[in-house]
Amino acid sequence: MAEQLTGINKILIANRGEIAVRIIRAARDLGIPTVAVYSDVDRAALHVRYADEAVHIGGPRPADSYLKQDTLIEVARRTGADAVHPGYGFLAENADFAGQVIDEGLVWIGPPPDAITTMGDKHAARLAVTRNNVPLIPGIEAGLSNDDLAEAAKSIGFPVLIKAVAGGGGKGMRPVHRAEDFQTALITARREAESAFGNGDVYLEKLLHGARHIEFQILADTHGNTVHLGERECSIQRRHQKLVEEAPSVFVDTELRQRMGEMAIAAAESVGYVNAGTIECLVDRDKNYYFLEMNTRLQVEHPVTELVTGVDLAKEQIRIARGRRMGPTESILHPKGWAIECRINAEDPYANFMPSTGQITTMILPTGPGVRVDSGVYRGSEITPYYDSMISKLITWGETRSEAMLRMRRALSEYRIMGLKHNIPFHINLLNSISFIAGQIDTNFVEQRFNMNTYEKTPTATQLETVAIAATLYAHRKRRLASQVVAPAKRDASNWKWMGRFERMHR
Ligand code: MV4
Repeated sequence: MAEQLTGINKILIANRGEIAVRIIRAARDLGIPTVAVYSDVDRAALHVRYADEAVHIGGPRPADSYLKQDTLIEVARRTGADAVHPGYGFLAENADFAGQVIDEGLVWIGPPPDAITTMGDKHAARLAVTRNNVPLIPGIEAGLSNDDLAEAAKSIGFPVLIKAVAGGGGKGMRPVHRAEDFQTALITARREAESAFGNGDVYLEKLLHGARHIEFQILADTHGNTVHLGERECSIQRRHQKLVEEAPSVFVDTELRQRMGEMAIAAAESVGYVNAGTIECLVDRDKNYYFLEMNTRLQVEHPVTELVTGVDLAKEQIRIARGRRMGPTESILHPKGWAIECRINAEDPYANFMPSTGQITTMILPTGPGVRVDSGVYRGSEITPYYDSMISKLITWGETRSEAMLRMRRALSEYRIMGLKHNIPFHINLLNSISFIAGQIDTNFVEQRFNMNTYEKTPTATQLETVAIAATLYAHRKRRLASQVVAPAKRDASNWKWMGRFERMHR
């Protein structure tokens, strides 16, 4: 029986850069034309060149272009676009904009405005998901007086974390280790939240140490079907900016994946979620997991999930918005192989990751087996201070984590970007880091245990063998890690030989 589908004949992409390009590609694969929008500095951007039509919408500052809600809707009207995809950032998690798009009779390729609102209020999100028995970090709900919060902090037990109700993504958090520091920290936290979000409400959680940041991708259609597509390990971050993501996580076995996946589905269902979304969790050393927040958008790191599941998430978003019913999915998800993403940013890793701007004078992209590059720039493009510093995303896939890592090292060594500072040296050093190779990471890793200088010197062959053996033994004890360890090496040949030997050992 034919399904009643919403027509989508042309999509307005309310975004720029690599994610705009990514959505254009998905639309083209579905045979749907696209309209790009651009600011003064994006006239020659890749998303403008790739789209079927492009409309200039204003000045370089986001408030003068990519955030102009009325202008964007007007452009949709004028060009005959009947759907809007927001990408990530800008208006992607703006419930008012989503509502306005829908009220205009356009298709919003994203979640229902109510779900955006609930998940955007971290307190409301906790209340919603806990009704579906989603585990929360022990904490206390918002709306309490300063004195009540101080009492609550004592009953939770120090250290606690003060979080802004309107925060998220690490903004507006303040750890407190001792009762005597609590009132001062609370006043500061409220003031910061008030000035950053116009909302001084805060709540408390027990502060977790040394946890991993693991998130689950979900897809929900308009017919009440919600599925999960497994996890992404996102612990490699610096100041709440993710630098490397991988799927699956070395820490998650089939049983944990199934339990956490079901939890993620329950969290999404608690707000009547539709379209693509991500459930962020903290997972402690004992594999206790807790809901942190839900991102109600397609995320930067979605490609690693695409590579291990074979699902085109951007395409699924459009199909879901059209009303397509998701087909039956297997109850147990088995990710195929391993994918790693390195965010290539115009930032100097030798100067505290200071942003670097300027023209890209040379750009040679890596290719070859298992390599994907999602980029919105090309040789001659300017990296300006107006937008984030991401130049591209380099994603590799392999049958095993080892193979994905070796391909990443190959790709990083092929990649040439000139004209500005970039963080490829950081990624090369990270892929030589024993802790990273062994999967021994948590959210403090880059800031507290990783040092650009420590890994600069290429280790000797003997050192590498020693480390490889140690990592192997460690991994062997942990069993699940066994096929995921690889020794860094100077030459790929010896690396492959080493890996082959390693993998034969574990067959
Ligand atoms: C936490 C936490 C420790 N304990 N909550 C940061 C982003 C936001 N989604 C929540 N975050 C955290 N919440 C408790 N109770 C540590 C973090 C955190 C973090 C989380 C995910 C990824 C990176 C992070 C880096 C520092 C702190």
